[in-house]
Amino acid sequence: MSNLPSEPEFEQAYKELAYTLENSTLFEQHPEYRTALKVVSIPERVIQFRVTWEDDAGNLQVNRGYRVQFNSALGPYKGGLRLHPSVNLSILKFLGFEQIFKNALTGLMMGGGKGGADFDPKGKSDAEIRRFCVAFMRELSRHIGADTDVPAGDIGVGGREIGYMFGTYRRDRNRFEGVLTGKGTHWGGSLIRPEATGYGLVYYVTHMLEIAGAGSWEGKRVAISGSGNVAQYAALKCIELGATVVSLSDSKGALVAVDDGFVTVEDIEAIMDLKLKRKSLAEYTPKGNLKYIEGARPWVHVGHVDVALPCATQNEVSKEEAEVLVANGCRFIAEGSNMGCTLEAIEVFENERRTKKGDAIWYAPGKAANCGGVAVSGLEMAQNSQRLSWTKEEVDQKLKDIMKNAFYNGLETAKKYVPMEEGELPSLVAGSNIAGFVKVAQAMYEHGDWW
Ligand code: NDP
Ligand code: 8G0
Repeated sequence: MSNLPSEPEFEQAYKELAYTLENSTLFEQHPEYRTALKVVSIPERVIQFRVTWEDDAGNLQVNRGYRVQFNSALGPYKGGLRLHPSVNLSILKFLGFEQIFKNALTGLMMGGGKGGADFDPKGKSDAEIRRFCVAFMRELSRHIGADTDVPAGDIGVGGREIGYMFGTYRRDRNRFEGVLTGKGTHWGGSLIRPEATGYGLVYYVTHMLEIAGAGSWEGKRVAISGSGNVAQYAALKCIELGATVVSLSDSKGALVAVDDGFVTVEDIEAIMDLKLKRKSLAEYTPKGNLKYIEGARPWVHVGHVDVALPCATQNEVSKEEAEVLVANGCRFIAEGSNMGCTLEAIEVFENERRTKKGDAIWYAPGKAANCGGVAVSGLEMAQNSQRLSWTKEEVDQKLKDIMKNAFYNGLETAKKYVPMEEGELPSLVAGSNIAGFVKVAQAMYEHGDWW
């Protein structure tokens, strides 16, 4: 029995990685990497702190703040800040752990980290959000820096919050530096960073479709969950490429197409506006033929789809939902969210891949499919170091190249290390995990982190 506290989300992320490494030939070829796995699973450092702030009524409010500095073998710690009432150490450790290997897959020089607080931005005034961000950064600013640890936004943290946090760092430390990414474009932010995760996800799936001989996006039916940053830009790019988006959702319910309906660009623009005001999808009157289902996730309500893109939060596709997606003919599942699928859902997809051959399922884990967000954060850091800004076209092209490399790196690594039967498709989850792990483990070895 372990004497450690139970950390269900972290244990799940660890199990997924360890299972794919164990079921490959990696440890036969490199038994010493078992030591690397033991070492890499413990964060280099965890910072926990108190955040006190004043609400509009003049009352003191207090929250728990965190930064998990998980691994710096490939560069400064890098990863988002999540503001959500569910935030705890287990969730931030799972996110920080996945971030290590994801960042390695981008090919850029970034370590892995994650942070946040159990603060709920919903129902707060703009002034309360500002006071919270200032109080949070007052403490976090001691532990970060452009060459040490570079946070960004995640759930509940967008451009406005990054602005308040950047301003606090600038004033308190008397330094204007690239200490955060996702900044405003007129004060050091990169073009395409807001779009990067959603666009990158769609670029990644383009390669899945291509290698499977399934053609282009034209005419594909796509189910998307979430209606925040990742979901919004994934949906817009799908529509731009000729696909039909048949759902969006939030924490309270789902919007699903009915009677040949679909999500339009106007729907998405109106939802962007609504979400900026921290409102719920329930308050939206759809323009197209969409119905709102309270308390639901989209997967079992969308009928046949070709592609499913979970883009809200962890564990948002269950085993039963995975089975319905497969039964309804969905062949491509790619996570925009981190750990969007439960272990049991992944098992459903991976079993289909193993047994069905030819027309089998392709499942892409978040650490590969959503690496476009952190990749463009890496490009923002590069631009800040040079004190230059690249054009939209330059950044978008680099994002496309990075997503292509992430896809083929996972595919080729699977072929190299995972034994396959005749006709079986390579496992993107195993290949991506092994590729990310080997790169980090090797750097750690060369630095003397393990021996
Ligand atoms: P946002 O805060 O912009 O949007 C989050 C969306 O998910 C909202 O629709 C929200 O609903 C919904 N959601 C949040 N928590 C829950 C929950 N517990 N149950 C159901 N729905 C929930 O965040 P992002 O779009 O940035 O992030 C979405 C996912 O993508 C996360 O897993 C994040 O870690 C991941 N990701 C984000 C990247 C980025 O660059 N932003 C990069 C890579 C991954 P509501 O509005 O009701 O709260
Ligand atoms: O840019 C980032 O560092 C960032 C922000 C939010 C989420 C992620 C992620 O990769 O999950 C990265």
